[in-house]
Amino acid sequence: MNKKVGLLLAGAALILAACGDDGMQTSEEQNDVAEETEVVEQEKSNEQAASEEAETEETEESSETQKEGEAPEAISGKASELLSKGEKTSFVFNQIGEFSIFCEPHPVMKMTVVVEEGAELSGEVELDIADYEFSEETIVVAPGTIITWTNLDGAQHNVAFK
Ligand SMILES: [Cu+2]
Repeated sequence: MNKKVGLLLAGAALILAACGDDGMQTSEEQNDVAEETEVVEQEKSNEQAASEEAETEETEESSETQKEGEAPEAISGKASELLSKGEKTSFVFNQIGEFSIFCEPHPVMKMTVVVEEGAELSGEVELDIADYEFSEETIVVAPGTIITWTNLDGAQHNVAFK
């Protein structure tokens, strides 16, 4: 039982006991007790609603901050910096659909990222760029997947979205 309600009921019992002798326990007093109990219940549910709301807001904020910190979103027209040997670039794929990717200095280098609800690949995926090729021709990932490309060539490459 809720502690506050329990205390109120105990208090009510004491009042009843005190009034017991003269038998003047009125229905009015009983109503008062009932009303107080209701108010406590209501306050409790208000508190719960408020704390639930606060939790929801917190979750939304932290997930936004995370996305921003981790990787820019893959969007048509966007391109990474040129990557020297060993350098990496990451993009998060939030939109459902197909992304045509190419390397700006070498437009023959191409690959496709398909973003599909329920795809097997999700979370963080690592790809390489080596011998003037992306390590995958086509890759299917779930929304929210972050793909990181690492350039293993001496030549500079990048990741650009058509
Ligand atoms: Cu290239």
